[in-house]
Amino acid sequence: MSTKTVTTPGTKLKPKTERPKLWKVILLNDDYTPREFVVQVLKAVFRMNEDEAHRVMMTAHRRGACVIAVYTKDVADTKAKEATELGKSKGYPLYFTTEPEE
Ligand code: TYC
Repeated sequence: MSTKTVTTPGTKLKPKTERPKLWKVILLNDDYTPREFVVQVLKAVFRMNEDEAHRVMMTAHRRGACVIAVYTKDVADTKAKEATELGKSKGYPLYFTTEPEE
């Protein structure tokens, strides 16, 4: 009796360790949104506590932008949109964007 290794034609051999690319959600500074409102949005949408939210808000305020967290693309896009909409609903130009991790 003989044994043969059967491979399915066209099956790609992918390394099992490959992970889906993660996306950063980035908070951008502006001159109009009240600091306390930015903190509220960070707490509500990104599940931060008061301290974390305040630190992130002040980093964006001082440096122009701050990376908040990384998620899969779907989650990053949804959270960025949701947070931006919260600002919009109050008439603020608060803006969250996403970009792929290296
Ligand atoms: N710069 C705003 C102010 O002085 C506060 C602010 C901080 C707005 C961070 C957006 O991402 C931001 N009222």
